[in-house]
Amino acid sequence: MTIFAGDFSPPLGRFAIVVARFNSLVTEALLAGCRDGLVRHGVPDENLDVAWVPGSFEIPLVARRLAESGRYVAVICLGCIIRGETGHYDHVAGQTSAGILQAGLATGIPVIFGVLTTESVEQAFDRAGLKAGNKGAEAALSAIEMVNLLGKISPAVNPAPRRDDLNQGKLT
Ligand code: INI
Repeated sequence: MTIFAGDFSPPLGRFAIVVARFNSLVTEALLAGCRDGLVRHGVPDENLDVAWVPGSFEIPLVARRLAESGRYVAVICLGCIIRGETGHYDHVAGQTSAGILQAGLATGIPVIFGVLTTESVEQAFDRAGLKAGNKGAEAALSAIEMVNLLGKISPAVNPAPRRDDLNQGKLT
């Protein structure tokens, strides 16, 4: 039996992070957690590019453009949608998650859902570095795991090159 599983070894290649400015006190904390998660798992900070969008609803378009560019091994999406603040919560949350999924399926690049959907501001802060961890850091780990998993399943499509390969002269 063959079992495919992604590990948390640092893949070479660039990561893009798309982050919404709406509820920026929360999303800046998600971004900090995401950067920290990537860097502490061996992804150099200079391999990260960050794109700011106005709100979560704009994330899918930019995520897809970045994923299509061929420059990134993964795209991480960060946003914060709080039900208490909007009557159109369901539209924004539903379309944002559907669009993020679509961006990944259409491009074959892992596009990671790091968007908080919460009932309250307190819940949002809890998930952005307080009581319930940091969803941005979780998204960073999901991205690394997915890059490594896809690299194992279909190396020709998602090569997930490693530092070892570089050292052994397999890559230039
Ligand atoms: N965008 C968010 O990221 N979070 C929210 O909670 C939110 N609310 O409350 O409306 C929100 N709205 C803006 C939306 O994402 C778009 O930027 C806007 O509708 C323009 O297209």
